[in-house]
Amino acid sequence: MALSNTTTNDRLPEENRDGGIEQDWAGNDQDWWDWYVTLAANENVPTELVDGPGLPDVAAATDEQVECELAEPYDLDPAAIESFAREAFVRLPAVLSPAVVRRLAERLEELLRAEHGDDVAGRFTALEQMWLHDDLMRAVALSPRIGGLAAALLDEPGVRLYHDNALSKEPGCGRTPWHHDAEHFPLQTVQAVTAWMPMSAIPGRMGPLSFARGREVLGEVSDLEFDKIGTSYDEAVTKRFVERDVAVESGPFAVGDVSFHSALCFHTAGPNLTTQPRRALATTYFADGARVVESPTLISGTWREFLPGIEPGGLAASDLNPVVGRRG
Ligand SMILES: O=C(O)CCC(=O)C(=O)O
Ligand SMILES: [Fe+2]
Repeated sequence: MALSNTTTNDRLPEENRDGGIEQDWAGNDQDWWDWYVTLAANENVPTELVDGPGLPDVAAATDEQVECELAEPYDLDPAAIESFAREAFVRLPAVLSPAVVRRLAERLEELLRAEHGDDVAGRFTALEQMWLHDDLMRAVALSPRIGGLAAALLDEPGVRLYHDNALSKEPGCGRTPWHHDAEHFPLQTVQAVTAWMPMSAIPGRMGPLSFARGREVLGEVSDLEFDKIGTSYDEAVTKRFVERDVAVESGPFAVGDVSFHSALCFHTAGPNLTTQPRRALATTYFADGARVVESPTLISGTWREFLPGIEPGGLAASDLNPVVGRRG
């Protein structure tokens, strides 16, 4: 079996086929992901699927327990703040209890099934803005615990919500292309961070999020040209990182681990070579006071959904961007 996103790209909406990246994305958010994963190279990837780890083997928390846990501050080690500042990402243990992960995973399964049905093999299925219509997902997106961590790691007095996200890499879906999120977020700041919250343990064969170490890595690849129809950019980044000895952290996630990666962090994820969907909730926060860039691009996707009524250049503070986290 070939991995699903190894075919040449025909996923770019008709309206976006001409010109460079300086244009609005013409499709919806799922179209964006279906396109985006075709930009990843998948040569020499094994294709045999093995069993996944399953959901945490505990009783699910009640909804009240989920809300309580997500409202409690996390005891952040100052060394983790330093590590984030230096490396542009950090992985924190026990941010979520196994029982809470289990409850969220069960709810996410229902939401994904309602949206995408069962016929999803090999795809990267996404959901966003779940917090607008689901109480549990609202508890995650507006979580003082997660938002507080975002503010503390960015060292910002307050952070606003950009959007929530569910990222389900279905069995047999290939790699996520190398990128950094500053090019995804149409914001005039690099003070933005994404909390990536796995909904199970994520062993190596399941495609854990993987990070190039260091804030300065961006400079090593800034001359490489983005490729909107093929895998040449992803391949060039991989090659450059090897040539320049850039260290990549691609270890597994334990249940309850949550990573935070800065908009400056270069990251990728391996293919999902298990029979279980690789699922994570990912919520992005940015520094209060940031403005929208003058010219959002194709890579900014459906940004108008996340900043309704805000025009290029405007203050990024719509009704859908509440201040969620404050530095303790
Ligand atoms: O889940 C993935 O494979 C990619 C996620 C990602 O790039 C992000 O959350 O910034
Ligand atoms: Fe990303």
